[in-house]
Amino acid sequence: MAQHDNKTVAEILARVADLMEIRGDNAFRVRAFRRASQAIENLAEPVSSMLEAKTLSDIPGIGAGAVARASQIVESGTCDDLVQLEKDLPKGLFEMLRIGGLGPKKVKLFYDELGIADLDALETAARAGHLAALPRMGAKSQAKILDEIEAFRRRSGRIPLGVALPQGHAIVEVLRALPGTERVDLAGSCRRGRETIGDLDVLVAADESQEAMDCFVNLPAVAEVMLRGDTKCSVRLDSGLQVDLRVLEPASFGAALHYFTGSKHHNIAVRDRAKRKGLRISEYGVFCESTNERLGGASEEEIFAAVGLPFIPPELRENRGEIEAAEAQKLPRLLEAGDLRGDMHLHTTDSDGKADAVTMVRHAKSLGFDYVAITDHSFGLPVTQGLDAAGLVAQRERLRRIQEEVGGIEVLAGVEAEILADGSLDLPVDVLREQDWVIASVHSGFSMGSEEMTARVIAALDSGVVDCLGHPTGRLLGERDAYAIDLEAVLQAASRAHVAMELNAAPSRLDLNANTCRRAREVGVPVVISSDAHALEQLGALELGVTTARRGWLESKHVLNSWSYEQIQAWRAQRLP
Ligand code: DGT
Ligand code: CA
Ligand code: CA
Ligand code: ZN
Repeated sequence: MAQHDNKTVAEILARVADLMEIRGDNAFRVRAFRRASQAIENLAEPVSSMLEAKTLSDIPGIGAGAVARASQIVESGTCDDLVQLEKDLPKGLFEMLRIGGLGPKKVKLFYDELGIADLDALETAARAGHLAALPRMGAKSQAKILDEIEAFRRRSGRIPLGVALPQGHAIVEVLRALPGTERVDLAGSCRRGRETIGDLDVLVAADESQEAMDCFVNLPAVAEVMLRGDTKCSVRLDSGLQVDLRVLEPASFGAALHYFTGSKHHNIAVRDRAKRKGLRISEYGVFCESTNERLGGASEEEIFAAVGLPFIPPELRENRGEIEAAEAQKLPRLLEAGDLRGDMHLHTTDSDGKADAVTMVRHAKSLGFDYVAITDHSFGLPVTQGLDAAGLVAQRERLRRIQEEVGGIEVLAGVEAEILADGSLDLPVDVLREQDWVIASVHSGFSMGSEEMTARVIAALDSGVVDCLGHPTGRLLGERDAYAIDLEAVLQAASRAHVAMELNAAPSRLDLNANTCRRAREVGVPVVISSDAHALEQLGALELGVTTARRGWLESKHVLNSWSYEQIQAWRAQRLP
């Protein structure tokens, strides 16, 4: 950890030097910061112990000024010079410095000559050929900059919740096992269950911060310590994910958990509310504005109680009506994982699944499900070697036998049928009508325009045999955007045609998203949370779907697979005479 400490201080001093150079500061001053950075990077001893022993200024290249900065950085993770530079220079320049091959000289050149102050402007200028004309530049360096911007964007993009969450849980688990930690929790967008995560935020309650911080920066998954102060540090994991850790006194843990869970807009609304009551809320607690008396902060409940509200679940904290609902005692009783009674979308070896039907059904039973729908692909999706009409009928017979054999679980003979380009389905309607559960999905022709796609999907819903629209937007997080479709029109059609909407809980999909779930609730269309399992271990993996549904304000009554088998049959019977 000591080495990380030195590296952090050295990096911040080098950053200060770079930014001073861009600002046009005296070259000697810039050089002094660079020299100090170098000297600290090469230290054999931890900079913090040398500060304590007052031996740091003995090192060549480190003067009194550098000692003062180093001590600030060790204490707070930053220094006055950096804070001032952050005020003086456009924020975008900092990001430009993170582009491979771009040092302060080039950034200054682009900024001074062309007024380029952020990545977007840099990219535009490069594409327009404006960089190549500058001194010491050329077409080759210009092309390289475009490549590097692209690479940077790939690296620094938001990470799907399902990728970030396990990494967060692993860190929390290690920190919880330390003797000195009283509480360890994830905060930030991860705790709110956002579908993608910018960085992870981990909070630790402990009387003393060193133990947790040392453990954290030395985790095997840590690739780089980006910043280390007394109670806060930031690292980048090998996976590319950035993690912020903060250590707090147990007495302010609730206040900090509330503050760092966010969202920012929720925090602002809660703080405004506190102000109107003569209170002040910070990450340290709730205080009386006039007397400064501390009124609480050990738990989040205390924060909410101080402003006269019941506890608001993290998933709702987006300032999208949750404060008003809490005030009126009208918060939803959000769906919980234990409410789900079955999984309604999974594949077997009859199409592109890895396990056979009987294995999947047995596993579903062992998970405690009351029912399970086997929904293999149909033959219209050739890559999956799906079922044709005869194959589907044969599978239905087999599933009836499996249900008897396994017992204690209802097995629905389902299918995931293709919605063809014209909106028809790839299996005859009279065959589909005999199935117990029909999902219809779009797996082809993603590039059609919104009007055509919307009409295509609505035609499928109007077939009368579809129970559920599968992954309604086709998006793949971080990989493929949603196809163009008017979801509002689709929801209205689903309501009319008595069709449910899937919330596909596969980590790469989360489709429907939370906003559309909330809209489905308003329109009265039931949501089905499904795993889309293609392998045994994916069956019943519905947690991310539950989180997304909670962010969409869904209660168990809005989620079809929290209903009993009989309720589902009754719902279908309203459409299928
Ligand atoms: P992310 O990381 O982009 O996925 O989103 P968050 O929400 O995790 O944002 P992050 O990591 O920048 O900050 C964590 C929380 O800290 C954020 O949700 C609310 C709180 N916070 C951060 N900056 C501010 C601020 O300027 N004002 C207020 N009121 N809260 C803030
Ligand atoms: Ca975050
Ligand atoms: Ca953060
Ligand atoms: Zn599927």
